Amino acid sequence: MNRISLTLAASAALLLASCGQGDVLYADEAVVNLSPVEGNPSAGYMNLHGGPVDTALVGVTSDDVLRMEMHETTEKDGVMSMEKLKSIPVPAGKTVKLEPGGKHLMIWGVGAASKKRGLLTMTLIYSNDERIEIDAVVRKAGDAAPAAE
Ligand SMILES: [Cu+2]
Repeated sequence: MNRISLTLAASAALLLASCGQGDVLYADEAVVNLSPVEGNPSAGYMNLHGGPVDTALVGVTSDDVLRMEMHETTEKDGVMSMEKLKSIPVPAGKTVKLEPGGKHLMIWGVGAASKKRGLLTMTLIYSNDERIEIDAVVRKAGDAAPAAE
């Protein structure tokens, strides 16, 4: 029995070790570009890295904002507009970028505490019930090239 459980433990360890970084569900390079106009929504961007199975980002929350939505900017006949997304598919092992001119977060009412700290803690909610907490770097207008929203 001992020998069997040892063997099992060893193969479990091997299995874990063989899981590359490519199939861990995570997100990085999260930023929030504060709107230069007080009261206007700010924009959030990040890279969503797919895990071992296909999933989808179905919501993003934060204790220190009024409201947050997932949007996609589209261009039709030279006119930019954006629509609200219910979910953002995150295929296994793939990276999905939230970036200016594409999918992004629209954030209303970023709290003073997060602005002061320079970080906004948010929780990513996935369709497979996984939740990931991430700190997005809060950038004031002028800190970086303003995103074309
Ligand atoms: Cu938007």
